[in-house]
Amino acid sequence: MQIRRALSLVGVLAAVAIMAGCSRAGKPVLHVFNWSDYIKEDLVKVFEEKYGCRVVMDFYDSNETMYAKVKAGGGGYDVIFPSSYMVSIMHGEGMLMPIDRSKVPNLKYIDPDYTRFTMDPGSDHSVPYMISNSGIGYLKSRVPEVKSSWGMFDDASLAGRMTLMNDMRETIGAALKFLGYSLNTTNDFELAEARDVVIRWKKNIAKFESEQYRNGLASAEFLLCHGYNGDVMQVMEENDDVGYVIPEEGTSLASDDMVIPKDARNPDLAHAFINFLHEPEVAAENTAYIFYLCPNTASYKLLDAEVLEDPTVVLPEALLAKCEVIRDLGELNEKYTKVWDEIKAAQ
Ligand code: N2P
Repeated sequence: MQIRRALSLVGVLAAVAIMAGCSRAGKPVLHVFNWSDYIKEDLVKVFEEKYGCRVVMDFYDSNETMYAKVKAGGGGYDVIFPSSYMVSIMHGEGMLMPIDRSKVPNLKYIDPDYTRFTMDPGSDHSVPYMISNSGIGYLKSRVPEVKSSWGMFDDASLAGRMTLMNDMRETIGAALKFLGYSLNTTNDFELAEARDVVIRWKKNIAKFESEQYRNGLASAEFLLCHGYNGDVMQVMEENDDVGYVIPEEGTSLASDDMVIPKDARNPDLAHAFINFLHEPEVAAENTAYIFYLCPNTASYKLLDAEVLEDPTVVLPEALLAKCEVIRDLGELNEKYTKVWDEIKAAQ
C-alpha cells in the first residue's frame, strides 16, 4: 500500500509551524504511551520523517497500570491510548486537554457506527484509535475440543497451561459474562459470584498475564489464553496452529482512544500524530498489520476484503448484541478494585 504520498498543504503548514516552534531546541520529541504491539512501527518512522521529529514510545499492558503511572506524575507524555472508560475517568479528573478539532481534519473520517463504543462521541477530549475485543487464543492441535465459552477456564486438563488477563475489568468481566450478567454490574451478589468464579479459574491458570501470553502461545508454553483479538491474530500470522474464539456468552469490546494529557509538552505535534494516524492510507496499513479495526471510513476501501470480513475483527451482529463496552462506573469502580484484591489474595 502506498502511504508515502505527497504532503497535503495542510500537512506542510502544520509541519512548518511545529518545526519552527522547536528549531532552537533541535528535533522536537513526541512522548507516546501506548499499549504494546498496538501500532505498526514503520508508520511511526514515516511520521518522524514527515515532521522532522523523534517519537519516543513507552508501553503498558492495562488501563490501570497506565493510569497509575500518569496519575503519579510519571512519563511526561504527549499522547496516550486509554480505553474509553479510562478516558472518562481521566477526563473527570481534569487530566486531559481538549482536542483542537481544527488540528485534526481527519476527524471527518471517524466511522459513526463505532462512536457508540466511546464515551466521548463528539471527540471533545479524545479521538477513537482502534476497536478491540477480548476472547480466547488457543493451540488447535493441543485443544482440539475447544468451546467458544469462558467455561474453558474450568477445564482441569489444561491446568497450569492457561492464562487470564492481569486486568480487573477484563477478567472479572469475563466471569460476569460467563454467569450471564453485565460486565458493568454494580450488584454486590453478582460481583461476589464472579469473584468466586475467577478464584476457581485461578486454580487452573499459570498466571494472570496480559502481554507475554502472545509469546507463550507461540512457544506452546501456554495452550489457551485470555487475550485481545489483534494480539492473537498477530501470533496466528506466524503460526497456523493458533486459533481465536469469542465466547458465545459475549465479551468486552473497547474503543481505545487517543488523548493528550493536560501537561503535554508538545500538543501541536500530539495533534499532528493523532491526525496522521487517521490518514486513510495510514489507518488501513496500521489495521492490516495489527489486526485491530481503525474506525476510519475512508480506510475501509483500502483494506483487503478478508480483513473486513473477518468475524473477529468486525463482529457479526448476533454476537455483537451479547457484547458490552466497559463503562466508567464513577465511585462504584471501587467495587471492582475490591473484588480484584480479593481474587489476588485468594489461595
Ligand atoms: C494491544 C491490546 C490493545 C487492546 N496489545 C486493548 N483494548
